[in-house]
Amino acid sequence: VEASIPEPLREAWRKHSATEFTTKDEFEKDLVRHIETTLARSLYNCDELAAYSGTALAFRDRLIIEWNKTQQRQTFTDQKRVYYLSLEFLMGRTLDNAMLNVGLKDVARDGLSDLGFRVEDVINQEHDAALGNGGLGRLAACFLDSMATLNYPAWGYGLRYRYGIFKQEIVNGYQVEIPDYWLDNNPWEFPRHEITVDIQFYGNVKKYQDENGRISHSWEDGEIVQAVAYDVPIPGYGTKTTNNLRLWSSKASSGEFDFQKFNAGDYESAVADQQRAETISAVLYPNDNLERGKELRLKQQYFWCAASLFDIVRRFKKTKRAWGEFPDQIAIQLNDTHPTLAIVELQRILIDKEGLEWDEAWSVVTKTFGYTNHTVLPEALEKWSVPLMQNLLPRHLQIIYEINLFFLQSVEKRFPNDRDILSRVSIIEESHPKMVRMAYLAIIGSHKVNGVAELHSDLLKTTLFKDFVKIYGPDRFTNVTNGITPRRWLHQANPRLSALIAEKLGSYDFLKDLTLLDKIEAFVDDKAFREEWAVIKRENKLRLAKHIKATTGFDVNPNALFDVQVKRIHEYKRQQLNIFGVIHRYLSIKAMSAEEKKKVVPRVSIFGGKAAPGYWMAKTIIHLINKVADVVNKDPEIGDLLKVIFIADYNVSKAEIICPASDISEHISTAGTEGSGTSNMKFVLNGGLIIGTCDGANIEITREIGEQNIFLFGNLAEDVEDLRHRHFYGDFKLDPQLERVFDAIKDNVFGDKADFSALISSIEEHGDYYLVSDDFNSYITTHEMVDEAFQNQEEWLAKSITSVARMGFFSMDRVTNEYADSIWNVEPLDVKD
Ligand code: OX2
Repeated sequence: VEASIPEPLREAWRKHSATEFTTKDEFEKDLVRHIETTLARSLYNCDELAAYSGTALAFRDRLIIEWNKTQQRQTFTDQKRVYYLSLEFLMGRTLDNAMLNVGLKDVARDGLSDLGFRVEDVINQEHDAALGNGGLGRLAACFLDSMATLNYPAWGYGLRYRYGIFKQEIVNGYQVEIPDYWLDNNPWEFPRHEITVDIQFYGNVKKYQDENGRISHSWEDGEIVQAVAYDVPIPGYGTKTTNNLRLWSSKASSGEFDFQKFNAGDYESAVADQQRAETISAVLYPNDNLERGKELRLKQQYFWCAASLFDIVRRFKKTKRAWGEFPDQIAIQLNDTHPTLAIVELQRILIDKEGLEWDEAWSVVTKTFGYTNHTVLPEALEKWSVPLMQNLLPRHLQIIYEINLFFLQSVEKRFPNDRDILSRVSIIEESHPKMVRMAYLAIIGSHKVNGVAELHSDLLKTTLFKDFVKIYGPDRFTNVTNGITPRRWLHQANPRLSALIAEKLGSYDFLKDLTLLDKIEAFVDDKAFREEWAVIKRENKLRLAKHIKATTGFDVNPNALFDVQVKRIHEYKRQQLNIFGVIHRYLSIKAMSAEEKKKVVPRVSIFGGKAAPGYWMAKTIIHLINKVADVVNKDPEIGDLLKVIFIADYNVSKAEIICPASDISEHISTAGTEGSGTSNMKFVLNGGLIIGTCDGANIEITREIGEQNIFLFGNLAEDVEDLRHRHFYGDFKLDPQLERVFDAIKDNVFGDKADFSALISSIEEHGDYYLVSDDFNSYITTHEMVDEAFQNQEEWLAKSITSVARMGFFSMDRVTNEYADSIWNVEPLDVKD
């Protein structure tokens, strides 16, 4: 059946086409209509949640109208599109962002106020969309915002997890995980029950030969699971472009359940089949920078890659272009190795389904994909066991072997005298069991591989991927330093600072071109401007202090130095270094005379972050922080001089409160371990200074803002290997100040010492892999410099303003344009009325 309305009838259609509110009255009308009809509420029972839902639905209407126009225009012009494949999209809340991006927050504020609501309260009703763990997932969300803002025709593809990242509660100082069922009251997704894809698992491969002797393969039997599309509109800032994020949900293939089994009386097993299918998209794996090789995870990866590829190929085939044009029309970016099976799946579609020759297909594949690596940590590099893959994806494993064979043959030809290189670069690791090295497969199947900060990209080229640089030359490897969207991380999180900057610059254009921030450096000596800047920081600190009081019960002094470390808890990120530093400070204050205490700069040490549920050391660190908080915060000898706060359930919406409120934040990973870091950028963009190691993007932040505006400490990446080596051979002496800290812990000052013995012995006895002891002295000394600097508020303020002025480079828009030019080769497409 032809789905489009015949031309003569279109006039009537157009006359009644949906319209968008622009005025306050129109907004109120839409809002009340949604509350009264869509939600079936009335003015007698409209609470804040209903007001939120109504407002969200009114804005959703607008987004979807623009979404429709954007998609029509993108289809009609048929230019190259980007598909961003990510297992994680850490979106946070949508309503505030949508209001700001379409420029109607003031209209909403006034309209809601007419009806008895405060816009802030309404916004606060929203549940975060937390389909990610940390930086990797948030980067994907920033990409979506930027790609829409810059008018790139781009889609995200991900999984619609029923449970996002768990909610964290702290009970008796321990992390407790609570499931995050987030889909109730989520107005932002559109189920597309008509867009489904059958996804196959298990089964076996049959070989056929036709009359001309041509061999073909067919993947048969096995199990089918259905992927159902859910679309989420992504509005750009100050543009009509509204892109699409398509999330796949899994479902049993034969409708509700297998009716044959059902009719045969096997009801329970029919329901079990259905539940098994739904399990695939049920839960986000809560590991950050850690891979565990679970079969269900591999299923998720294939399910999502296969559904997305099917969708992309179906869209391409509608254009009736030749296969050779596929890479001219489509760029697919792999966010880490999680979607690497997409490479294999496209090759499979082209040779098994579309009948292309191997070489022709492989040329299409490699021109289409780009791969972003986010880490050099060995425990995060994905490897899948060959037997596991053989069972789940037999045809894909064959194709991987074939890819590997052709690749190794070419390597052998180029390096005939180097026998070793073949085993080093083989996609298959010859271990027991054999493993598929996903990063190698991703490199071989892509035309560009990028790291996420200069140091990280250099390390990839000189260590992890060294052999591949030899094989392919340096051009396949590149760097694109991460960024953040200034819409959410400045304008939305810190509206007053954004308004102050806009007032000085004459417009909000800096939100679209962040390099314009450099113009505020001219006001660094402007008295009124400085005062206003300081007032805003203070207000942001008060806002956080209120949150801390409400959630932990502790009072914190807003005049104290707010020192923040919020990110996933990980030994390489070294929250343990921070809490040991806090203990050191506590012990030092305890030993002071009343006179000496007067000179102490009061501090609030604020922590936040989740530990992977199975990561015991990370959980121990959380426990220690909370125990230290218990002791320090109640110690009458300390008073306001030191407070320790653990903010439970750190997430995107909390980050929006925390980032603008810091005086200093901590980015203190062991040098060479952090890919980039992006919260460092969020803090500096909000006028906070940072203390950090020479790692990830800290190095480039230093280059941009100037050495005098950052507190750097610790050993350099180039020295790490040597230090570890020396520790290994027994050349290790515990730093004496750290020893004092350990002694206090061993004296049960922070509860039972046994709780922390593994943490201490990892440093004292087991090689101190993360160099906590080696960096301790430098860390403490640098914190003393921070205290001193904070006492000169005038200079501190100048550092803060200057740093913000120089942060233009870290806009996600710069990042997106770099990917577009150097990896994707796509052009923006303006969406007009
Ligand atoms: C993170 C990296 O750890 C972080 O340094 C980086 O800023 C972020 O990705 C975005 O690029 N999982 N999460 C990451 O890497 C992996 C693997």
